[in-house]
Amino acid sequence: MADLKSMEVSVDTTDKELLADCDAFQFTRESREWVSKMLDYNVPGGKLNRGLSVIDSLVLLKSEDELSRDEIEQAFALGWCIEWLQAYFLVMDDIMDNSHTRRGKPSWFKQPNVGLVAANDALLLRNHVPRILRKYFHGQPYYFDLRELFDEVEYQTACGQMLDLITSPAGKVDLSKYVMETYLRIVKFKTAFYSFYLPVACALYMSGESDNSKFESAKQILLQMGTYFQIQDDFLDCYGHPDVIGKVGTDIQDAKCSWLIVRAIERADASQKTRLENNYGKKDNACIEEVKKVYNDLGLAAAFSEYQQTSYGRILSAIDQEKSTRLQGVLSLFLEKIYKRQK
Ligand code: DMA
Ligand code: MG
Ligand code: MG
Ligand code: MG
Repeated sequence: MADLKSMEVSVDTTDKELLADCDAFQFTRESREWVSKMLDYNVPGGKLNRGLSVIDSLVLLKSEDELSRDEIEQAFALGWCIEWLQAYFLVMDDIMDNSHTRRGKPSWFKQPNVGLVAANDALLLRNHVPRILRKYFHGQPYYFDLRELFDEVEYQTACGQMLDLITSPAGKVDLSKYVMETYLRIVKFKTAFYSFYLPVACALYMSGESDNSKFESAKQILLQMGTYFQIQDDFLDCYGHPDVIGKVGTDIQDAKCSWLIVRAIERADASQKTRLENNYGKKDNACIEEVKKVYNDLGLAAAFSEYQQTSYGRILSAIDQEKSTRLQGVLSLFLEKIYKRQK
């Protein structure tokens, strides 16, 4: 597997290249320092699952000795593009979800002197992506495909976020909205495309793949994996330890259409439903605790373990059906990275 060290070298170089680009913007000392600090704070520090999956997948698709130094450098740059995109989504997501912690630190918008400047910083992060792509890939036969891929995936994610947000309007909890069909649509769009399909599609383009059916069959399995990943995220929001997951959960007070509330409503009797109705979507700690009590009474932790096992088995057999053994390797590696994750 790719090692993190070289990814770290590359974030620094990418950082410096962007800040040295004085043709596009006349950086002053102050503005350069702001951007540099903002990048250091928001881009590194995650698990790098998405970014590292580009190089890890490419090595499996093409085998390491066929890769030139330049291709390896490009794969790292592409990995960082995904981490940049992720940083942009997270900065915005924390503002919208009013989440105060991320990766074991205060969320960027909660930093003193940042506040809603964070919204524009998110735009900067987003705008860095095509700049990095242009620098590393301009002239490649798949350059246009890559640009379109990033555009498409960003649009899908923004639509998913919209659906997530309008399904949980502040102050108006309507339990009838929290059904599995809606839930699955939200997570496919807000998480699965950018976190799972994007890194593998990037590697496929870099490997010279042009057969659309390869992209489609990989997508079908990667979207299942993305759904599984977001269900883990929803579980950890309530049951994970903040020191381990690096964030304090907000789904209950935010009235999110999370996997836990959907499963709770499916299982609850009339009195448990009333308890959920009276307490879901409220900031008050006692209300949050009451919702957690209903979750515990309904045995949701065990339901999650069962889901995790079944879903893992289902994804494994889908991978088994995949015709290309190289693609099978890519998909299995990604699945193993997230199976039973604690953070
Ligand atoms: C994550 O949803 C989706 C995006 C696009 C960031 P979330 O709000 O559950 O994520 P987190 O739990 O990390 O805030
Ligand atoms: Mg969030
Ligand atoms: Mg969110
Ligand atoms: Mg979450």
